[in-house]
Amino acid sequence: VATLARTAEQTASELLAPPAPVRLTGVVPAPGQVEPAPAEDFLLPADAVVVASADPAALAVASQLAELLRPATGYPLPVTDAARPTPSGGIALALTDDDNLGAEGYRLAVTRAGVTITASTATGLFHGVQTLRQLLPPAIESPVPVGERWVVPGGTIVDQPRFAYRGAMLDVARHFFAVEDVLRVVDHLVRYKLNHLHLHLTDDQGWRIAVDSWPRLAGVGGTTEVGEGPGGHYTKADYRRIVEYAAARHVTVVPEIDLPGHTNAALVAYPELAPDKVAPPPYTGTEVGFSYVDPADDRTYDFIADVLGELAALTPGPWLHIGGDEAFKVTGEVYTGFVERTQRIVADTGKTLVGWHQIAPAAHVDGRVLQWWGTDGADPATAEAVRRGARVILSPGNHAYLDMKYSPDTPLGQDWAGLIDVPRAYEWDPGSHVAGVPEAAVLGVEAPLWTESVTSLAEIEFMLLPRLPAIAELGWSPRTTHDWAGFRDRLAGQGPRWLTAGIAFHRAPEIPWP
Ligand code: TNX
Repeated sequence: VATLARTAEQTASELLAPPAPVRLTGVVPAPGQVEPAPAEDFLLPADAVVVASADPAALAVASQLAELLRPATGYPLPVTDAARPTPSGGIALALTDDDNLGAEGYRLAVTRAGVTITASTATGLFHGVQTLRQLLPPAIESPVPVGERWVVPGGTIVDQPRFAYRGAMLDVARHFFAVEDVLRVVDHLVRYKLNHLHLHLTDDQGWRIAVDSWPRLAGVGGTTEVGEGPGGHYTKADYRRIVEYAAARHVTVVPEIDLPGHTNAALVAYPELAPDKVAPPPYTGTEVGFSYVDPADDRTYDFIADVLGELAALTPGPWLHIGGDEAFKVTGEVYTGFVERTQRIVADTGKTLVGWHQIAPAAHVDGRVLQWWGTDGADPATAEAVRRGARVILSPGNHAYLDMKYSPDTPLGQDWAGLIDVPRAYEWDPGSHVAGVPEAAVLGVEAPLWTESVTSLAEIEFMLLPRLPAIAELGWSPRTTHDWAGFRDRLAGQGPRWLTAGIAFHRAPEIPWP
């Protein structure tokens, strides 16, 4: 009798499928609307098909989804544009005319019959795919097949971003990083629906992008970095590879040439750009603010026009970033005159100008964007530039700077803007952070990683994770959908994913990692 009873019990538990291990409410960044329907959990069958609208961009997202799911599941997951439901259920990616979803929004519906993601753009489908990925068990991150029930929690998510610009910056000038490392950073952005990668391509310690008309910039200026390392630079083919890889993942690259300061590497290569026309020694330390290109020489503006012209030609995205920070030796009218002339050069390339918020006092030009990295939200110069029409990307140094230490014993990083643990990264509101910068003037948020002390991909990941998802949530999620307590618990669920994927991260003590 006992044996019989046990058999009956087993049969019952086999019939009653265990619930999905991940909750529909567990997604980072928090979606706009989530309606769980526990009776509608979907079990991905081995013969599932990925069906997409007959549109090349939608089919590309379907292929990316299949490529994400194949390694861990070991399933073939063929991609088709025939809207032909399989007997056992599958995943459908559908483009719709539903304008309510916006340029990046999506709707994800999970029923026992399958998963449907709808969006009005391929970008929306792509974001929906990132959500679906997080709804599968963490083992989905395995690079090799694992035995797992691939269950997706039932219900519906309707989601779109609060801000259009959500980014991270990588400083490839202080330390140079290989193309492959940059591609991995793009992968990390994509998981959290960030859509811009800002590359800080030039600084005192190195010039990292080939410029045909001024070949010594990269050829000479690219051979140093902080410390003893060999530096390096991207050829135009390298750079295009980064841009194309990012574009295929709906990420726009924002290139920065930092001017007029942070230019020692350029002066080493071309002493004619230096105020005294004498080549300075190469610089491999970590001080800032000592170097500048000669603002009084027309040749300097030829250099800028040539460099920005070549960079614009390599850049499909709308932005060119001209730096403008910490030019301590170019002040007052000379500085604003320099910025205004450079702003006109950018306008001539057809691109939209971004600069660090130090450029605020310069005259307004159409579309210009200030990247604010202050630590005190009372900033009259930025507020005044906004009144004149500037928009703002928020990168508050004491919340969003990924090069700040987490705690006093963090082995890497700086502390001039304070220590940034995960709550500090998370607890601020981009919509009301800077006085006189209303939400309507906020283009979005960006988390910069300066790399004076960061030398490898593993170190990049350690500084990014888990703070990057905090900034991503502030950029994506409507204010009312999220708070620290909820974020802390959802973020904890990301840890096993990073572990499975072999991604380094800081086991922040504030997070209840499983
Ligand atoms: C300030 S933030 C800088 C960088 C440094 C960084 C270190 C900004 C626009 N300029 O040159 O790398 O601090 O945290």
